[in-house]
Formats: sequence, C-alpha cells, structure tokens
Amino acid sequence: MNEKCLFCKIINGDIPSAKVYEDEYVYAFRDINPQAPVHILVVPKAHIGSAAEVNAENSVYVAKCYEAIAKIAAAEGLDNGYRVINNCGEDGGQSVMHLHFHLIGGMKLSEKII
Ligand code: DGP
Repeated sequence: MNEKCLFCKIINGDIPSAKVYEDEYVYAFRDINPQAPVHILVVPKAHIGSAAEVNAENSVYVAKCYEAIAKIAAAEGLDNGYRVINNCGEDGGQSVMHLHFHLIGGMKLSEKII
C-alpha cells in the first residue's frame, strides 16, 4: 500500500467505492465518471504505478486483472464485446498513478482508438 495513492485507499476501504469484484490480487469498482453504461476500473491490489512498472516480479497482477475482466464482463452481460483501456503516463492520459484497466461496454463503441 502506498499511503498517498487514491486507489490504494479505495482498495483499503479508506475511501468508499462501488465494488463489483474482489479477489486476492484484484479489486474492481465503478468509475466515478462513467464514459459508457458499463465503466469499471480493474486494479491490482499491489501498488504498481503504471504499465511502465510491470516486470517479471509483478506481472502476475496483470494476468489476474485480465482473468477478473473476463469474469466481470460476463457478470455484467457484455456478451457482445467490450473495450479494455490502459492509460500510461502523462502522454497516455493517466491521471491516477496506480495501474488500472478501464472495462468499458454496454454500447456500440467507436471504431476509433484515439
Ligand atoms: P485514468 O485517467 O486512466 O488515470 O483514469 C482514472 C479514472 O479514475 C477516471 O476515469 C476517474 C476515476 N476516478 C478518479 N477518482 C475516483 C474515485 O475517487 N472513485 C472512483 N470510483 N473513480 C475515480
């Protein structure tokens, strides 16, 4: 846990969130500013600052996030597809410096990536 990290505080229960899933490695909750009918943040319980900090020691958390994404998407009824987005660093538009994956769906999404 990083004491100054917003998502660490959410994982720890210090800040309330609309939890949708939790296991030993992963915490997932609804985005406070949803961009689609389903917009869930899937977050590793270990403090990894961004995708740029993923390495051989911590990459299990990335795999566990994707395992969780498949389960959450099924539970949310996203049978026709969805999008997973990771913003990395300033140029990537990352605003919270704790690795997270946006699970977005519930509508036909634009074919554009940017
Ligand atoms: P990013 O820009 O990729 O770092 O995404 C950060 C997301 O986190 C953004 O979509 C809004 C969301 N967010 C920020 N603060 C909170 C919060 O306190 N609670 C929840 N549920 N979401 C938050």
